[in-house]
Amino acid sequence: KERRSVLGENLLTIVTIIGVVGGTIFGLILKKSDQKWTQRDIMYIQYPGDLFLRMLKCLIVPLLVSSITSAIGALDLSLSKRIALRSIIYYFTTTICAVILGILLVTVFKPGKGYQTEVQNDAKVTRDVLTADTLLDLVRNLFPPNIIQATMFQYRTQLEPPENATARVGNGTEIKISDLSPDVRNHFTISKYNLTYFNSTEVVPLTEFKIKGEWREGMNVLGLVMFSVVLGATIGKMRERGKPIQDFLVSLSEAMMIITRWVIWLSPIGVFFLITAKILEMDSLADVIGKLGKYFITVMFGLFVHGFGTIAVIFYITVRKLPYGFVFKMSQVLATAFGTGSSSATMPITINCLDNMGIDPRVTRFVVPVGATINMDGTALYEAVAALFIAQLRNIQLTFGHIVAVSVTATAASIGAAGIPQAGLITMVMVLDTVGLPAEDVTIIIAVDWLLDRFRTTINVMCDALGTILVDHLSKGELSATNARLESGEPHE
Ligand code: DAS
Repeated sequence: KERRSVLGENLLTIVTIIGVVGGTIFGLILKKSDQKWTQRDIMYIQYPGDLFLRMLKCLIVPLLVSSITSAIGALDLSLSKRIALRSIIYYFTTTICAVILGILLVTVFKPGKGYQTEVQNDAKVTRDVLTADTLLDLVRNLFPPNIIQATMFQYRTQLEPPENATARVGNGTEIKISDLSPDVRNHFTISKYNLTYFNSTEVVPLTEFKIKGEWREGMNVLGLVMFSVVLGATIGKMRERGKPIQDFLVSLSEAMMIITRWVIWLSPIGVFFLITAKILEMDSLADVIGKLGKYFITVMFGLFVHGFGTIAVIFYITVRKLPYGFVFKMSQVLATAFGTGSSSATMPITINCLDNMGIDPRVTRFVVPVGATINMDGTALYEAVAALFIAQLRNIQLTFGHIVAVSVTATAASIGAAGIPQAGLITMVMVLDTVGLPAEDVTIIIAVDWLLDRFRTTINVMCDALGTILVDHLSKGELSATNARLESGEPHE
């Protein structure tokens, strides 16, 4: 039975990889055809992928809260503190390395140099909130006003079309955004400078964005993590009196993982359609590759070096204990991260994959959910590269102080970025501010952001998994001592 399930999982991994490749090829074939694809067509094509994404998303809250809480509650408080400390040290070390790597690459490659004139950026951004609010958002989100609300809303600064923006729909009529009902408005996608309305056959060059800070739909995962850590520590201290909650959460976490193992079988189909739709939605990269080409390559090269560098270091530290075929075993997770562009949505699959690798569940159920929320190495590297790239485009000479400021804010921005598609683009505003760049400039890199988002999300997720393996390796002795104590019926320390 055991062998059959391993065979099944490997087969599924291969089929998912085929899903990614197939989706890309199918998308490119559809794009080549002379058919004009409207947003509505793309929505229908994306529909199966959306269902898959929604199934994963609905698992996030029960899985995250029960996993973190029961993982901490299951361990002696001192051991869970040491595991948390090892995790936090890993998160910060790898994030800072990613930022420094990004700064080195953009300084060496100079992707922004050589553009003869000042960058003409006709975008105008009206700012309802100071960028400092973005930093304050970070802290505000740690303490949700109530835990139920945290599953639905988070305070977020958001780029969005201003009220007076208009869009020209199919028959040429102009509509004002403000005249539209909220749910229809949600169908606007801001890509590049354009605002494409669902069934519009034309897009209106929208060069005005608004940065608004408000409670917006979107799970406040940071707040849920904070609540779960505090609850887990409390249950641990309650000892016997906390046992009923602990047992309930352990079985809830187990139930969520069983559902994950069902949903995971849909990932080839889900990923196939998500990527097909994204390829169709993408403007031909050709028209942006010029100005953004070197920037794109700089970020991609940085992600690649950071990703494989982290694998090499963990491989060495764990004395070559990385499970055999780590990247292959991880490819199911990496394919989902690439397909969904969301670390949070991929989290159930990351946990399942590490379970299959024999990593201690108590470590996995702490390090992965927390890491998926605050450890985003790919995003941190991308934020540093993008900010310095734009400074180069504008021929702004940066001082060493600027570079240090970018390192700090790129790290904070990656912690503050939610594990949802293109979250890093929004927190980028904070980094631009530190080098005195206007928020408008975030629109310069929007054109390729959705594609870079998928790659940086893939690196974010892979580094979370590597961190789990490292912390598991470093905590092996204490974990087996805890097991021995539990087996002998000794109470918690
Ligand atoms: N898409 C985000 C994630 O889920 C990363 C980002 O937007 O930078 O990790």
